[in-house]
Amino acid sequence: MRSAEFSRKTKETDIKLKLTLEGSGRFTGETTCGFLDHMLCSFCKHSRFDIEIEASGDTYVDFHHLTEDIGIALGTAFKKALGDMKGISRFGYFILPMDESLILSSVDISGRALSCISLNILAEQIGNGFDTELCEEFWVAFARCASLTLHIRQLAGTNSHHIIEAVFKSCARSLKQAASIDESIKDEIPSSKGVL
Ligand SMILES: [Mn+2]
Repeated sequence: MRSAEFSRKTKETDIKLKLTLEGSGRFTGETTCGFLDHMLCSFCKHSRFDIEIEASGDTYVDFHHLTEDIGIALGTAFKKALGDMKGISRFGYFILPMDESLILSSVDISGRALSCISLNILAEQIGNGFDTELCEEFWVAFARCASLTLHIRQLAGTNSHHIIEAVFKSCARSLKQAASIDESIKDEIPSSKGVL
């Protein structure tokens, strides 16, 4: 079973996270940000990854450091859990609808950290004071630390909660597909270079 733990304590946040790729979609623990808990819970449900988290931070400022650092923790754990990359599908994509919102995500576990994210979220804040721009911050940090290429495009959407939740669900499906083991390539690393 592929899993990894990551902990990081700075002057801004204190995060302990465990990620299991062959999980049952379980989210346990809390981040002290209700909206972020809701997003991570949806992410687990639709990726079938398990996340155990204990996180806290300087949320008297805002949720910026906490959100970015959880992105760092999840990205680092994801890369670690993939291990030697042998047999992984490598690519994954999904176009996920949530009511009026439609979000495309596409991932290449390439070893090259890059995120291209295009979202048009009307509300500046949602939930319990969550700045909507933090959605992008989270996925930029994730892609950087997981060393992968991630594209996210909003194809439609007006409701800010729907748009962000659809981003987390779409990425869940794309990452599940990209991380899955392709039995036909088993012990091979899926790259003509022989390394990822
Ligand atoms: Mn919701």
